[in-house]
Amino acid sequence: MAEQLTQGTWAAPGRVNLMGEHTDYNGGFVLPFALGQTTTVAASLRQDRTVTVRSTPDDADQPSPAVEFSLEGLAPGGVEGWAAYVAGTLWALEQAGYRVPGLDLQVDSTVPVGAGLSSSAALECAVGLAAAELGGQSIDRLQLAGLAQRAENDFVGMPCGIMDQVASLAGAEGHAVLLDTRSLEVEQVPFALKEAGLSLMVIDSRAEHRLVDGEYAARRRQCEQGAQLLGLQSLRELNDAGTTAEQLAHRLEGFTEDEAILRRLRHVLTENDRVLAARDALRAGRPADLGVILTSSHVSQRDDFQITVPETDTMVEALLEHGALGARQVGGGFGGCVIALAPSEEVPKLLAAAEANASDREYSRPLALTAQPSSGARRITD
Ligand code: GAF
Repeated sequence: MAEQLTQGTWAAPGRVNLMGEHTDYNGGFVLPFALGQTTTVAASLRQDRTVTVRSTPDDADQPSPAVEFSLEGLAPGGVEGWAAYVAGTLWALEQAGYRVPGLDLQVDSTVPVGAGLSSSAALECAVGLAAAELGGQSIDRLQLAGLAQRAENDFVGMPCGIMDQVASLAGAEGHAVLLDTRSLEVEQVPFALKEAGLSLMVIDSRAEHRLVDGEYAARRRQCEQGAQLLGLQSLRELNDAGTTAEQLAHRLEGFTEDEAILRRLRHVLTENDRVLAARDALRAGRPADLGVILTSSHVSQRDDFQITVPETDTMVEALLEHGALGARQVGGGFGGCVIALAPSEEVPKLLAAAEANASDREYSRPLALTAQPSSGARRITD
């Protein structure tokens, strides 16, 4: 008989979203890839129903205090701060019928926090895998993604979609993950730029997120309101019906004069089309075609979904002016990273342009990150 696992270390990556913002909670398409940067969780079994969580401090002389909670009677509101992502994942597993054991958890991460690269999903996915495996249970990755999303929605109170969790669990080296968030079908799309002499730059604007959670939830409500006005289960049905932006405006006219609703819906409609166009460009071996798609996504986020900030808008403009093939803000919005597609030899010049733009406007100095499409969450050591 196999010996029961009592400890181990699990790693789950952050993600960069190549295309498809705010489409995941509208039944739409997304095309993220998993990063090489991961959150690791060293976990060991306890004999009781207590969980302790420690995070490795940046400064070894100032260790952060451990968070401790009981699995008995665990409920939303019971644990707050960053440990709520851990407690929420364990809670969601138990709600789904998994028996979660008492655990000692040590968390470490190389995923930048607050940069729109899904550090929270990485934490949830690493904890979820560790808890399931140490509890002696196997868990389907898409089911775990759904439970991690539930942890955020119902325990933490962030009404996110399922993209980040699927990217972290289903990522594969050298590939982007096309996810249909309605059917949860996944297609691994080869994402190779080097052969084409291209690079995908990922630059953290380091713009302070402003009102992020409230604004995210407000956008989601507007999308749901728009779907309801049109009698749709989800906005994805607009794409299924081949609706054009003009037809959408015409259809909405009878229901609302709220210009914001039209803008939100138009973003989701056109963004879903951009995801499929990006997938087609990669499938056809024409990665340079991604450039214009990236830029039109940024324009749509700026003008229709209205989730960009001056730091990312001006960075995109500076990158395009200096020879990027395309660029856009990524993630939930209101700051975070910009991605840009560029001929590899132009990268140093473009980075200098992004830095000069920030310095001229007295913004924080942007930070370039390495982003390699990497494998999804996994156990890394005993
Ligand atoms: C955040 C959310 F967590 C995702 O679900 C997604 O909606 C994204 O913002 C925007 O595309 O990362």
